[in-house]
Amino acid sequence: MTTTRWLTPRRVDLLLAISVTVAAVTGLVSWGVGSGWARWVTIIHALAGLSLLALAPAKLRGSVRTGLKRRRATRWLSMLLGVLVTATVTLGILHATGLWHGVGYWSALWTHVLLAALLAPLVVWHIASRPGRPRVTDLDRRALAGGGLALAAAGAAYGVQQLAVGDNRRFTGSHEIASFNPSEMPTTMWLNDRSPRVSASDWELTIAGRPVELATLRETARPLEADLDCTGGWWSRQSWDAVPLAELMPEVDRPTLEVTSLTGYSRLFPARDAPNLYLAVGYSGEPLRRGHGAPVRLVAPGRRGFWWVKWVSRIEPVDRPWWLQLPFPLE
Ligand code: HEM
Ligand SMILES: Nc1nc2c(c(=O)[nH]1)N[C@H]1C(S)=C(S)[C@@H](COP(=O)(O)O)O[C@H]1N2
Ligand SMILES: [Mo]
Repeated sequence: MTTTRWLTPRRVDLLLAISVTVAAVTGLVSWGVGSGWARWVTIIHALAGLSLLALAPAKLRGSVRTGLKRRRATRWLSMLLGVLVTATVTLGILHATGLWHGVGYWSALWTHVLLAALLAPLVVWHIASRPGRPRVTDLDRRALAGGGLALAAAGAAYGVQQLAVGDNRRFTGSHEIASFNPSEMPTTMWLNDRSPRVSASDWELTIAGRPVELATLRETARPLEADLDCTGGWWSRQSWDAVPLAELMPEVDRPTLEVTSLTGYSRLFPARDAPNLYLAVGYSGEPLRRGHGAPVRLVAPGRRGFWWVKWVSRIEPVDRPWWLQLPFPLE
């Protein structure tokens, strides 16, 4: 087999570089954002990732073959990159199709993201260390035609996949689990947090510096349907027994609300979001389980799961801007 004459290795490399960059950026955005426009980012992500597969045969026939013949000392790193990309794409597809959800903490999607983080610096090295690195001027009509073909193949594969998978997925790509069935709903942690052991009778919750009784929350809570969408790749709709935060605190005169767990886990929210934040003490009329944040957790409709702080012990208006925090927590 010879390389298709018009889709030269340089053009293939350029298309691969574009696809992998688009995949990295859209992946992060689709993962971090819980609002509706993320749907388009997620679809672009799938197309960029699947385009890599479509381009793989041309890459293998072209620069991979000649490159391996050259026996550079760093060829092992390049092969590792190839393995990582293959594993990342495979895990993405396994997650998207629901064929494999992973094992415990290591969900297919979480592992997908971790491998993608490992491959990102390798991609940068791989491209920067080549003398014939791709240039924007390589993006001529033939390259665009090749890219178009790859995208069409990715689109066809994505279409078939969507038909096969059905519609239990949210616009983020997450699969539905145990809606309105709290006892079957998974419990998850962000990285390494632990459920605290404090009985509800000893629980202290302060909001804007004032203590709030759990009994008050339990008496005023009413049903609120909202979707918890974990970045592990599942979502669940529950009827939360919740109190609007706005009822529990005076008008916020600071730009930011800090919601802190007894464990130390915390998130900053823009104060304008206060009308869309709730404190839940139960679901479907039963009290929360410990793993789900008992006795009280945040419900943040429209935000990904890592914002739904469990075991809330303090809510404080603060001056620090909400965006002055890591986009994803480190605990
Ligand atoms: C740069 C390397 C990456 C590649 C090559 C890649 C590739 C893929 C592929 C092929 C899929 C399956 C799409 C489908 O069949 O529908 C997928 C799904 C997914 N990836 Fe990535 N990905 C990368 C990085 C990331 C990163 C960094 C994140 C998040 C931080 C991420 C998050 C996701 C999510 C949420 C899905 C599920 C989307 C869906 O189900 O349609 N990916 N990825
Ligand atoms: N204190 C604390 N709250 C937390 C987390 C955590 O690790 N610690 N994980 C978050 C993540 S990533 C998700 S998806 C939800 C999971 O809620 P669940 O365990 O009730 O399903 O809680 C969020 N709240
Ligand atoms: Mo999560």
